[in-house]
Amino acid sequence: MKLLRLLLPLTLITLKAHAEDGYRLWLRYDKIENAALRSSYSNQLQYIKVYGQSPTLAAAQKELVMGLSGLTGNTPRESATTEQASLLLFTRFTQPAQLTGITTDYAALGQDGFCITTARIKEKKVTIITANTDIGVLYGTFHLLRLLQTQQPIQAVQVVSVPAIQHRILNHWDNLNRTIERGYAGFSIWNWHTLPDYIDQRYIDYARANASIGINGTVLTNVNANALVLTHDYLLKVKALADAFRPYGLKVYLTAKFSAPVEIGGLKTADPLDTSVQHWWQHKADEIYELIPDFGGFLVKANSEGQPGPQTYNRTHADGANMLADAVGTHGGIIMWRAFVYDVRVQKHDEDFDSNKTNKNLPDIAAADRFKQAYAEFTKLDGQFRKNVLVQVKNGPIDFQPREPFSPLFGAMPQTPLAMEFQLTMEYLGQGTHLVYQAPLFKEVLDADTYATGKGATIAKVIDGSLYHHSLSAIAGVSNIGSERNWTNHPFGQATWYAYGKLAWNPNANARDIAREWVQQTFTHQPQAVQTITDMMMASREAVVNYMTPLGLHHIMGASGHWGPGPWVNNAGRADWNSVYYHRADSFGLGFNRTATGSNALAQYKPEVQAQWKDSNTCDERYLLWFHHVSWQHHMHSGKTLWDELCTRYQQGVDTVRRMQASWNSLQTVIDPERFHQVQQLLSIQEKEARWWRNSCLLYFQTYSRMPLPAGVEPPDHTLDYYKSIRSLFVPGAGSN
Ligand code: BDP
Repeated sequence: MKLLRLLLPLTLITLKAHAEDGYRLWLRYDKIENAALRSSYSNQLQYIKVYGQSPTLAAAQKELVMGLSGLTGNTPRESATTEQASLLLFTRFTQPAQLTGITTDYAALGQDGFCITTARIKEKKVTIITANTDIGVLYGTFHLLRLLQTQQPIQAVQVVSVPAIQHRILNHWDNLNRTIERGYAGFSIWNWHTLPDYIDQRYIDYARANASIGINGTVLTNVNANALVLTHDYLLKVKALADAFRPYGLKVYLTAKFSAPVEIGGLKTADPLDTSVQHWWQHKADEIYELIPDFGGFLVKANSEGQPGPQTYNRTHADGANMLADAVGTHGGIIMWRAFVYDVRVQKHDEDFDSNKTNKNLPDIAAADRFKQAYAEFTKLDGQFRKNVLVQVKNGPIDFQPREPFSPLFGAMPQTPLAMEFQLTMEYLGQGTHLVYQAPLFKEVLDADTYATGKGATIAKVIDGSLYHHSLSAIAGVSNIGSERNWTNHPFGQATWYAYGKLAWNPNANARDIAREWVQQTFTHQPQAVQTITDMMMASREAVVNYMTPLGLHHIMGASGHWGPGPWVNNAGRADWNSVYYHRADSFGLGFNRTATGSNALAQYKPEVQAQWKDSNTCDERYLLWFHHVSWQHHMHSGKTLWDELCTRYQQGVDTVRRMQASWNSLQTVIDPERFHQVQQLLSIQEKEARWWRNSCLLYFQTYSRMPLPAGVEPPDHTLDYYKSIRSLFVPGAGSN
C-alpha cells in the first residue's frame, strides 16, 4: 500500500508528460511500431559525424539525436572518425578530405538548399546530408527525419531540394500587450514583459517547428504597428528573440510605424523627403543592426485603415518605401511594403451612404470599387522602388475571403518583386473553431494563371521571381499561432501552418500529399485513418466556401468581429465595410457587376483572364457573383436557377461538415482520446455554425428572391429577425492594440 502511494504520483507525472496536448506539433518522434523498420533505420544512421561547429550544426545534431532516439528507440552515437560514421553532415566548406570522391552540385543548391545522398566509403554505405550553408544542413536534417516519420525507405536515399522563394515569412499580428489582431489561439507567444531575460522553451520550439518546414523569417509585430517596439528597451527584447531563433535560421523583422519619428523621435514630421526624418530612420536602423546584425527589415502598412503613411505628406508609397529601404539597405535589410490600401474616394461616399436607403441607391461604385484600389495605386509606381523593396500583395483584391479571384496586381508590376500575403489565421474562415485546411486555397491561387507574359505565367512564377527574373522573392503567412498549449487552438490549424511552410518552399507541391504527410506525423500511420483524415481536410475548404459564401459571394460576415453571418450589415462606417455593398441583392438578382457595365474591375486583368469571367453565361461559377449581378432565375450550369443553386450550395456546405463529423467519429479507436474529443467537439461547433450561416443567408436573400427553398434544403429553424438579433460580443481577435 505504501509502495502504491509512493508510485502513484510518479505514474501521474508520466501520464501527464505523455498527454496528447498537441504541443509537439508534427515533430513528435514517437517510436515506430514496425520493429524491422526501426532497426533498419537505426542500423543505417547509428554513428553520426558532424563536420564543423556552429549553433546551427549543434541544433541539427541535437534534433537528430532526439528524433532518432524517439523514432527507433536507439540513441545514435557521435562518431569520432569518418571511417566509423554512417550519417555524415557537412557543408561544401567542411567536406572531409577522405570524401573528395563524393561530388555535389553545390552551385545548384543556393543558400538554403540541401542534398541527402547515399554513398560508399571504402565499401561501407553512408548517408550524407550536405549543403552550402549550415542552415541548409539543418533543413536536410529535418527532411531526413521526416522520411523516417513518414516511414519511407531510406536505403538509397537521394534528395536534392532547393526552395523556390527566398524569404519564407510568418507575419504575426501580435500587439505589445499580447493581444493578437485576428488571433484565435490565445495571447501572443512573445512575452514582452519577461523578455529579454527569460527565454521560454516555446521560443526555441517555435523556431524548430519553423525550420523543420523551411520558414526563415518572422515579423514579430502587428501591421497596425506600435512605434514603441522601436525604442531601445524593446529592441533589447527583440534582440533576445533574434538570438534564440538564429541557430534555426529564423530572421527577425518588425513592423515600422510610419509616424515613429514623431511619436518616439520628437520630430515634427514624418515626411519621407525631409532629411531629418531620413536621418532618424537611418540612425534607428543603425541602432537595430548594432544589436541584431542579421535583422531582416521592416514590414509596413501605410495609408490604410487609418495608419499613417507617405500620403499623409502628399508623397507616394514609393517615396515612403524607398526612404526605409535606404535606411536598412546599407545593412542588407529589405522592406515589405503592403499593397492593402483603401481609396480615400470611398470615404467621400460615406456622406451619401445612408443605411436606410434601399440597396439600389448605394454609392456609385464604378468610381471606387475597393477591388480596384491596390492596382490603381501601385501599378503606376512600378519601376520606382529601390532594389530591396518588395510590394506585399494580400491574397484577394478584397480581403482574405474564403474564395477570391487572384489579385490583378500579380503580373501587373513587372519591375517590382511582389510578395504574396496569405492569411493562416482564419479571420474569415470560421476563426478558431472550424476545421479548414487551407492548402487547397493556397494552391488555387499559386497555380492561377495571370497570362502576364502569355500562358503559364502563374502566380507562383510571379512571386518566386522567375517570371521577371527578380532575385528578391518573398511570401508571407499571417500567423495563426498563439499561447494555447497546442499553438493554434484547433489541432488542424497546425496543418495550415505546416502546409504554408511546405508550399513556400515548393509552390508546386501537392496539397493532398502535404496533408497526408502531416497526418502521418501528427496523428497516425494507419492507412485507412490517414486516408479518412486526408479526405476530410481536402473537402474542408470547399465546405466553408459553400456554407459561407458560395458562387462568388464575399464579405457578408458580421461587422467588426467578422464572425458569423451578416448579409444584412448596412450601417458600418464606410460604404465598403458593408455586406450590402458587396452582394447587391435586389428584387432582380444578386452579385457585384465588375464587368464593363459595372465597376469594370475586370479590365485590370489580362484579356485571357477577362475572357474566362466576362460573360455571365460562361463565367467560372466559382466567381460568378464576384463579377456579375445576375437574375435569381439565371440559368446555372447544373440546369438549376441561381436561387436553387445557391440554396443547394449552402446545404452542401452543411452536409460536408456532417460527413466530416461522421468520418472523424469512425476514428475513435485510432486517435488518442484527448485530441479525438477536442476535434469532435470543434466539429460539432462547426456544424452548428454552418447551419447558422446557411439559415441566415438563405432567409435574408429570400426576402429579395421571393422564391421557395428547393427540395433537399432544410428549412431554417428560426426567423430572419431571430438571426439578425444575435449579438456576438467580445469576439476574440477583434481587440485593438
Ligand atoms: C483586415 C483585418 C484587419 C487588418 C487588415 C490588414 O480585419 O484587422 O488590420 O485586414 O490586413 O482583414 O491590415
